[in-house]
Amino acid sequence: MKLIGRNHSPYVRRVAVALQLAGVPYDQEFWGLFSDADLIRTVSPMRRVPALVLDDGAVLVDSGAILDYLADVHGPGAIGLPATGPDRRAVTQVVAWALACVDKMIAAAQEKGNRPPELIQHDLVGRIEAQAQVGFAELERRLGGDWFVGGGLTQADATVAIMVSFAGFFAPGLIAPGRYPRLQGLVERVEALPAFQATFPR
Ligand SMILES: N[C@@H](CCC(=O)N[C@@H](CS)C(=O)NCC(=O)O)C(=O)O
Repeated sequence: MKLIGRNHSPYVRRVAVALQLAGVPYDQEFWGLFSDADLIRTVSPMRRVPALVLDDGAVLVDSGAILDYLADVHGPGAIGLPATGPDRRAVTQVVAWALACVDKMIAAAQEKGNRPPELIQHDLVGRIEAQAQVGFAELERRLGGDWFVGGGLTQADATVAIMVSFAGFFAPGLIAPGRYPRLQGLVERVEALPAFQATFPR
């Protein structure tokens, strides 16, 4: 089994973390989106990551679809997903909020990074970043204790920690120090775990 992409991508990293949590052996090609575009296309024709190459040669794309596959084969609990019921709904909703924050960070960066300075639509950037702040604030509100749901790590904690860590290097300043103390505490707890140490972007 081979994972394609660098853990700087929060989507790639959530797959890497899920593989680690489930104890699935895998190799990883740390190909860069731009520097290794041709290599990525040989596996993922739209040049998107993550892609997961299975042992029979099948290629899975999209982190959500890949996690669904892992949950199907290894059981949802193996990747920190409650099997059913209110806990599962709560976890998948937190994951959805966290991934929406990632989408907004990337959208703002694309607007800022791909235009001459005089053509950047600052009002649009402001609106997008405000949407991300709504997402962060909602996640801060939902984190009542050490973990989002139940007494231990779930995909909710994993995805939020990956997202907040990503914000730290991808959109520095977007999360002002001290603004979301519960999320910050979560990141410190989660990033210390082996699956996260093993996948920290380098
Ligand atoms: N919904 C997808 C999003 C994947 C995604 O946006 N990956 C980025 C890297 S962070 C990418 O490949 N971007 C290149 C592109 O879309 O052209 C997932 O969950 O895997």
